[in-house]
Amino acid sequence: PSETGRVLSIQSHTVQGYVGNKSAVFPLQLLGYDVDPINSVQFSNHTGYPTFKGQVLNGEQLWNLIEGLEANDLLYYTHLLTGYIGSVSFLDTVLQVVDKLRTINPNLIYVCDPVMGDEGKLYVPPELVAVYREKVVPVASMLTPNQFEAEQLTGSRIATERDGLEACNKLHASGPSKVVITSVNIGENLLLIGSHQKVKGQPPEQFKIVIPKIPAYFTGTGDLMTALLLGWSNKYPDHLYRASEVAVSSLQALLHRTLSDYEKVGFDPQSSSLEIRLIQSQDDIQNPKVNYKAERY
Ligand code: ATP
Ligand code: PLP
Ligand code: PXL
Repeated sequence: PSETGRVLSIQSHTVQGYVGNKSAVFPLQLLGYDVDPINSVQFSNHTGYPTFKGQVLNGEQLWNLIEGLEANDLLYYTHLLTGYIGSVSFLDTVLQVVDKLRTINPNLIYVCDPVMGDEGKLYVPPELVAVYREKVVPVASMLTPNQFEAEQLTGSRIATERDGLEACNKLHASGPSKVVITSVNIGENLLLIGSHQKVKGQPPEQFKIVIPKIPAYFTGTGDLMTALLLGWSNKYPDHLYRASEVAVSSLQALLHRTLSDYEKVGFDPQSSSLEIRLIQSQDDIQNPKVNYKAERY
């Protein structure tokens, strides 16, 4: 497979460390994509540190950049990718961007990571949830929520595999043909649950990938995961399970490298969040060994 594309990626920029565009742009480039980043914020570091400084782009400033591109006929994209978005006004402008890009390329694929929170806690303003549910999910082509985000979007608890599959069905019904719940916490394992509804109204093809939990906390992994899923699902458009196997395998190789690099210097991996070793893992991104297999339902 050699399919590539042009990706507009609207995400955070951090000066130091790898979240948002810093964790999505490099891997997509390695996979052969042209990536045009719009930095929705520019912060010194991610917000998990004791402090951070920086600037936030507002909706008008985002639209201003889009107008600049449009004035030069530079708005042809195959993919739009969005991650963490901090305000309703910015998210509303992203919706305008989706419409605008689709007037230029009606086949634009919108890959949306509906970043809202984790482990039972919201880290965006609560008004964002309804905007994602009512306006964003309906226009997304592929959605990559975590367990908590899928619960927020469907209004149903996800406690079992079956609940996860049911959540995918509900999400398909409101828009996206591809849904990947990137992690459902089940005992010792994380479960990735994927679902591809190839024909509207028909039952989706569904699968899971079992991922043993690594006893550490990483930041930027969700952003990297969504970028890898975009990259690989474009190369395997009819085989979401395959795209997911490759994405999970790359990411797990990177996480194990990150953990061992920290351990080498005597750092306790449970004492704080680890910065991913993205650059050092480029071979795992370009030439992944598929060590994690999907099981079909
Ligand atoms: P977002 O809020 O961006 O949707 P997310 O919560 O889905 O992010 P993570 O929970 O970080 O993001 O998970 C993304 C992927 O990272 C998971 O599919 C899993 O493969 C991997 N991952 C993250 N943390 C761990 C861990 N401790 N052990 C094993 N895998 C992990
Ligand atoms: N494995 C999984 C988990 C799948 O979801 C699929 C198809 O969707 C396949 C394998 C492919 O099956 P086949 O052997 O029919 O190509
Ligand atoms: O990975 C999500 C993310 C995005 N953007 C910023 C962040 C984080 C996680 O900490 O701080 C600015």
